Amino acid sequence: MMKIHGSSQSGNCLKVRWTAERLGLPFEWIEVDSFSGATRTPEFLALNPAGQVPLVVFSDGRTLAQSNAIMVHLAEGSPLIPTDRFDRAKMLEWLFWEQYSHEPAIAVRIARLFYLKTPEADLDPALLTKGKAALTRMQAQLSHTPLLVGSELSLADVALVAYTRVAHRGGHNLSDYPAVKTWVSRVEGSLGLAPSD
Ligand SMILES: N[C@@H](CCC(=O)N[C@@H](CS)C(=O)NCC(=O)O)C(=O)O
Repeated sequence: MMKIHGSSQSGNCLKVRWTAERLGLPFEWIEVDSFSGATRTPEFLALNPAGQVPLVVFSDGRTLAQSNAIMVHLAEGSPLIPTDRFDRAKMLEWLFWEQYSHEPAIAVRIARLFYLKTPEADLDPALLTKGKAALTRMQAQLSHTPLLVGSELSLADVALVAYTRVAHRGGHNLSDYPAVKTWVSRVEGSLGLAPSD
């Protein structure tokens, strides 16, 4: 059976888990505390030299890292990936954007403020500015469309909802982005997720 090494505190890991659950794929979840150095042990580095979760080990022993690459692999041929060639590329556009312009700002503030209890004054102010820009971009899209790509839930929605739904933990107020807030509820409903605290 596929093993997903992940942290339940990490959106990058949860999005892989939600994809597997949505598709009904059997898996074993192996909890890894990514804040304690558990991803930097020789044993873990032998599985993923990048020293990060999520990391999937398939039953034949092959390994795959990078949340969005794992999601694309798991969802190949499923309704989570649009069949239309342009829509598929649009989904990938959101996935690449998520990793470069959304996660590095929003997830990093969540990790520092909520989990590591770093004082706001010790954080780079650019993180907040960049996070607001990311949410503003999503608000612009979701003011016009119910989902990020096309009319069906896609990996773009699953990937982006992971940290957006808990952006308040990083000091963002989703009430400032009403279309994003509505979309979060819609995607949580589709994935069967209880609203986050
Ligand atoms: N781009 C990677 C990011 C993975 C990542 O940042 N993982 C964090 C947890 S969210 C981690 O394992 N950190 C532990 C470390 O770097 O030592 C992905 O999407 O999978």
